[in-house]
Amino acid sequence: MITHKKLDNNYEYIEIKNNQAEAKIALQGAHIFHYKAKNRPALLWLSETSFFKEGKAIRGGIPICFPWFGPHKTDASLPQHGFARTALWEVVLEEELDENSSHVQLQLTSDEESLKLWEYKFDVRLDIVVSSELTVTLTVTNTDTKAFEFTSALHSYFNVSDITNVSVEGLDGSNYIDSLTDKTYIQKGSLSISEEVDRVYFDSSNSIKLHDKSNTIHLKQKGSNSLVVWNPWIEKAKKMVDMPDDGYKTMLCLETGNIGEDKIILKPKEVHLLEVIISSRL
Ligand code: TA6
Repeated sequence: MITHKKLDNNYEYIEIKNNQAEAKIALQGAHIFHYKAKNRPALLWLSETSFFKEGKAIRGGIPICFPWFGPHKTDASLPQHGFARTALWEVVLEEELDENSSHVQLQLTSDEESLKLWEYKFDVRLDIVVSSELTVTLTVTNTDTKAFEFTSALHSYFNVSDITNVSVEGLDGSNYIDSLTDKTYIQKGSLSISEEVDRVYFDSSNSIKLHDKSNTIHLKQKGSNSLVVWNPWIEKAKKMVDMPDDGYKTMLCLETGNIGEDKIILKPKEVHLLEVIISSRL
């Protein structure tokens, strides 16, 4: 079942329920902010103090970073992580594939407003398939007459029992930039978290596992050679108005994207696809 809902402040979202899972997707930012497979805990972390209002990205779920990741390269006045996550997307397709699987597609195209922020014409679609797995696909098309480059990410926040319980498998041997020091290192073995982590891994495995006691979250990605691992830890969490002070203890971001040197250049009419398939298993 796919239903359109509104909060008291008219904030619009879609609710999906089928035999295998449920999900909620805000029209602003095409932002998945809830996904829960049957008999499994909610997969995506969502801040209890997140805003749900026009112009402010939800803290948690899967924000869509486009057409740039992080701060704008030359103009600090432009929104961090681009404008897609605070733009109003249009629902262009809703279908029940069967009783176990639902598909929605949301679209964002360039317009007068976006052209003031980014001078290129584009068509972006987000396809979301909700079943025992969550499949998220960002398809970018250059609808301009000139080439453009962009960076992007599916900035996924995951629920964890306790950040000190987790380890991330699939990064071994990858180069990474530590965004806190701008230094480059090579990952040795799995990654555990015991401090603020903000790293961009390059050429990591297409299959990443987030081990959390008896539960493992699996990410299978396509179209990306860069993965961000982020936990704000104590001090940064305290400074975030839309995150509880102890929120860092139960979340970890694993963000599959096209970041930094993994930027994408599209000629007119060319298309790029970025996809992640997420599931959790004991
Ligand atoms: O996840 C990587 C990152 O760029 C971090 O540096 C941190 O800024 C995070 O994104 C959250 O950004 P936001 O704009 O959502 O507060």
